Amino acid sequence: MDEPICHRASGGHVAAVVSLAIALSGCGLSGPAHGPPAANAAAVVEMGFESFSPTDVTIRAGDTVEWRNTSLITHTVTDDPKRATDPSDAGLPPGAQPFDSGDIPAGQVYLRRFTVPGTYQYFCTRHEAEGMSGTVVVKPAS
Ligand SMILES: [Cu+2]
Repeated sequence: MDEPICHRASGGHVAAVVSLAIALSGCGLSGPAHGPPAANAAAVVEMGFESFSPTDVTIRAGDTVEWRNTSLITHTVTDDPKRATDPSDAGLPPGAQPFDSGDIPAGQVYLRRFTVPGTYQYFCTRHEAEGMSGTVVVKPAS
């Protein structure tokens, strides 16, 4: 499957190699991941080369987390044991439904609201083997 295309015009008079370099460097620097976070985001997690940062966030039930793909490659935010090579990479509190963002291309964001308290261990389906995982701890609503 092809990586999503990032459209960015480059100067026509620039040498092809330079122009390609400019296009690539500019590619990941556009899109909502590079703008301000959503007003309702209680926590923000950046997706790097093969990591979530911060790895662990703590919110309250009803809060929304925003994942921001500021890297140049596609990631996912997935918490579903059926999608994991190692099911222990996915953890859900009792009563919570598995979820999967699907592909999040460079520069894009993913928002998810958590209503069931507990600990969510999630991972990236593309980089599970590289240890790309994180945790959302949802405290009861105050
Ligand atoms: Cu990834």
